[in-house]
Amino acid sequence: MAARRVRDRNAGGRLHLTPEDEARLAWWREARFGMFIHWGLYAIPAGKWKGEDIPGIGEWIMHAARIPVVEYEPLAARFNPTRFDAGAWVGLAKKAGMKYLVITSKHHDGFAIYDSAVSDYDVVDATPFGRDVLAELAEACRKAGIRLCFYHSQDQDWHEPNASGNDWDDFPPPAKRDFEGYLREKVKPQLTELLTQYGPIGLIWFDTPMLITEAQSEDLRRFVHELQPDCLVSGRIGHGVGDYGSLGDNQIPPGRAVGAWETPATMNDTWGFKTEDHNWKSTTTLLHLLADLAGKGINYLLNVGPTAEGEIPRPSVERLEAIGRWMEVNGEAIYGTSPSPYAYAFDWGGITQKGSTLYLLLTHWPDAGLTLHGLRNKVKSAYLLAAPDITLEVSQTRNDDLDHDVLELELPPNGPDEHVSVVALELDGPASVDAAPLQQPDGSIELLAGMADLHVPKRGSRIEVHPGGVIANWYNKANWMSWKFKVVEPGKFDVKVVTGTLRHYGVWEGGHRIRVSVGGSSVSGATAADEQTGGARASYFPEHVTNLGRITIDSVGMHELKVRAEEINKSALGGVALASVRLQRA
Ligand code: JFZ
Repeated sequence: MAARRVRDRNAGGRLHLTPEDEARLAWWREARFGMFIHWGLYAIPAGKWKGEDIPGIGEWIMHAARIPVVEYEPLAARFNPTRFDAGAWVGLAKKAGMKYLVITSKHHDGFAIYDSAVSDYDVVDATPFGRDVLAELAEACRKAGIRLCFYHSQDQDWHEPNASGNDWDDFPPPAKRDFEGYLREKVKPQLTELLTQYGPIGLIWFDTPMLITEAQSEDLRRFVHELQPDCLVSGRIGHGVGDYGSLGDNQIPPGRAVGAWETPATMNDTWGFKTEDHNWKSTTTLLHLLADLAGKGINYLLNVGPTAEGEIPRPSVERLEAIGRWMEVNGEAIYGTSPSPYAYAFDWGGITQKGSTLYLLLTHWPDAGLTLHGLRNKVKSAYLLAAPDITLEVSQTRNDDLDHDVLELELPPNGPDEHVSVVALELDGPASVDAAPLQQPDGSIELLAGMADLHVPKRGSRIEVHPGGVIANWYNKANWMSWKFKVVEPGKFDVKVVTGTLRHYGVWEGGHRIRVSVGGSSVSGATAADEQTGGARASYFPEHVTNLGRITIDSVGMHELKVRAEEINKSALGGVALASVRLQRA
């Protein structure tokens, strides 16, 4: 089967940011944490249609149940959210420590939740509610000092014959649709309304670029910036022209991100309200994700899906209030921070930094203190954000022959916070660490795809690191990867190859044969689902661990590990979606 190139890079931000770009991004980088709101007609069926449970995400019910426009439109006459209270919604976002709010001004179903003169298919002209939701939210956000932003589906519009997405009504085939006309007649006029009638807008969150061309994406970005120069556009405007990148839904890369990225995430499994979706992530999981993403330099856009009555579901409220209580004590470790000085993550949690302070966000409290390898700075003091008056003991040693630094941090038996406890290390200057992948205190070595040297052929498909942290487009055996890493305790290691997926709401695909070699030691095998890597990170983009066998590394110092693909399953999306190689002490 012909190799299929993965085009997800089109959700990325532009790679070369000018000083003007960086100035526009400054508030967004500082914010780190925002509220996503998916609200519209789909909250009425709430996952059910004609008595049937409709699978999938709630706001896609028109698509999933292939509901003709003529049957879906009458929902507008039933939309009367009498319990809608913009002040309550914005107050909850503020209480949770969220700094921006992105609400669906128009989702794929084409219905606008503001008073649009472009189309009467909107909350003022077509519903008994008759109020301009965005106008009320704009006023509440202004009072609360929260940036108002809009999700606006610029490509899919299932109500319009010239937009993408509706292939069940009697609309022209995609190639025959006048998409340029749709942009001209509906998208741009509605963006003009949104960017001239509701005050300063923080960003436009575009989505699912399908028919849009690169020229149209560029033109739309210019169009937004002409109306409001400070308004950001998200990566899903398409073709990598966003002001920042949008990762896949609930997608969390294994290591630090390069550039400006945001992860949109659900609290359960749906964006739009679904009566039957009770799969709520715990507050602990949500805070672990916040800590993990901040450590990787990624904004966390956490979603709520209000009901047809206009209320945010109680489980969402409870979780956001708990997050807010955590933020009151620990927010300095999130807001305005830079990502970890390490390119890889730690199993005990995330690291952020601000000036000469390093924040260790401990999602798992160590049993007997914490050991950190590779920090070159002198630690002047250490304390818990929750108990700043209590000094934590730190000892630091250095092996000059190995150029290896070890920090030992004494910790009390239990962390002060049930979810994430934060230790602040005051350093003698901005953090500086050993950039090589290092053997960790437990003897393991994690080699992430994003840290590899990629060896590509002069001609043929070239592998690249997908923003989600796995290798993309590895269909050609002439491609291979290598890492140079540091060993401080030689011995025998079990070789574990971690492969992920590029499919959304992922289906993991194997069928490859991988060889790993270090010096004269080499093992190979077929990628298989020997183990699943657990945790919130892999719950939407499953990763599988293949045990390849055991190798010996018999000396300290720098070593090189090489990975080659001896057989490739070309039907797997993206080819060998390698995420990392782990060497675990045997
Ligand atoms: C899109 C929407 O279709 C969905 O309804 C929701 O609004 C979500 C936030 O965004 O869903 C997507 C879009 C892109 C990817 C996955 C789901 N992607 O690139 O993997």
